[in-house]
Amino acid sequence: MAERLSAEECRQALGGLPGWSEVQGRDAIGKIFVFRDFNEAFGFMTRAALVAEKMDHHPEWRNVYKTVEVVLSTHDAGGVTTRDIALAKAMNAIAG
Ligand code: H2B
Repeated sequence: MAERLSAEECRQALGGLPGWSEVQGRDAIGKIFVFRDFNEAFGFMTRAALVAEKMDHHPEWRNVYKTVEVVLSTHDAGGVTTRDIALAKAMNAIAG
């Protein structure tokens, strides 16, 4: 199982992840993606869902019109692990 990152390791990883930050009050990272319209937002979610399923690592997320609010945490580990960092990177790449 993936180990939780220390606060310092997490901060360091976030340095290479534009738009992502620590979530207040819990051991998780988050980003609000804003697209041009619902079609783009939902397209992003569709592509990200396929990647997440392949990685067996699933986001907490919420879509309102053209925004997708994502929170990543490794539930099995109770905090942020390299699996969250990898999915966050993949999501940034998908969003372009
Ligand atoms: N997603 C996330 N975000 N955290 C997990 O700990 C997790 C997951 N565990 N997806 C996976 C599924 C696990 O439950 C299965 C059995 O591999």
